[in-house]
Amino acid sequence: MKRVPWHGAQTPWLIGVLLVLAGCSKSAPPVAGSTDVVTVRIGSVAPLTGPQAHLGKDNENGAALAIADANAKNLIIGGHKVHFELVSEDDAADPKTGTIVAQKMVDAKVNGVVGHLNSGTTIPASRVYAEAGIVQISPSATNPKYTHQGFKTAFRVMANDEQQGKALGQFATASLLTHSVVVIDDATAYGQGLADEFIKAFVVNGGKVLGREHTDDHSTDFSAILTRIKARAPDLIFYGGMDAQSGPMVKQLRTLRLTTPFLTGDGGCSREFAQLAGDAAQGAYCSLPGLPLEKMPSGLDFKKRFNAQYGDIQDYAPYSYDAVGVMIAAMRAANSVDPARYAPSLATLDYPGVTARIRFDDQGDLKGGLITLYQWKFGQKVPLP
Ligand code: ABU
Repeated sequence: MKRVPWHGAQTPWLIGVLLVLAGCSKSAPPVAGSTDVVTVRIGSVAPLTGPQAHLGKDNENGAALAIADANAKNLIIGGHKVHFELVSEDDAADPKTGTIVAQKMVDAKVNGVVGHLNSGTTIPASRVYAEAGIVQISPSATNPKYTHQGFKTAFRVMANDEQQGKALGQFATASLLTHSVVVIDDATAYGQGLADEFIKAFVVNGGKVLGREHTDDHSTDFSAILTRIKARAPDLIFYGGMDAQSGPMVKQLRTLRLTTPFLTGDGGCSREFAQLAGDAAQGAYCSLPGLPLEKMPSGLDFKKRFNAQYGDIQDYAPYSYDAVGVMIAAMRAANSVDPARYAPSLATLDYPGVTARIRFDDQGDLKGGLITLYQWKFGQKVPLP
């Protein structure tokens, strides 16, 4: 039994032509009834180096588990046995590297891509995939722009930052009863975008923004920013950015003896945040798209199996698992691994995911996406009612 990669259409006459042209070589599509196993390659792109490598590895592991589960089912698609292979690449959370890696995925003729992790890489990469007709499902990029560009190839399996920013703004005013805020962002598509959405909702609900500060996604010393904030004495500090910054930021905040409540979004809400912040994490607030893991349709089963193989979940592994799962479900529904054929199936699918029931709207966004607010208590993030 031999394995062959396959990315093309399955029209019988075309397969015949290709076989003749290829001289029946190993790279030709297999004919129905043959013992060949077709290799279907699914790309996973995330930062695997740098300050967000732990999150990237979490995404990669979620995708790897989904692929192992699919392979255990010995699926037949388009009349052929299929073997799924993960093609993992590192974009280092860098937009330019993101497009280079996207082109690498296109050149490798992958059958679909799960990724990228960051909005800042996902958005520019989405054009590369769209032009090549390759389906892309991001498990974690939440900037709305990703799915608002009109690309039929772009999908997302979690709520976006219009929803998240609104929930955070409402929470800050209605639940925390704060009237003033200083907002910090990391100047990325995600951090800046979420901060903008938060401010819209905070102001609409009667809140006042006392100042806006910017950092970047590699900084770890925020003492100058926090000293300026101390002088403004806001009711709340909101941060739009990732855990590699939110952890040290909260630690330095408490070192400055500032007791101001701290609120951030999903990027700053991981286990890594609690590790980096230490005791200073106590009482901080954050949000995550989706339900708490224990309330997800198959969250606890996923957690058990993931923990056994890879250790603790950071944040997005279940979404990465679902992104692969829904992609393969669309291939099965279309009876084809060709993105041009299975993309329309993906757009209309109703898939029972680990994280949620997955159905996409006209733009490729998750229908009915939810946001949950948490507070850190003794090293655990506790969902708020
Ligand atoms: N959703 C937060 C982390 C990924 C991103 O959107 O950049």
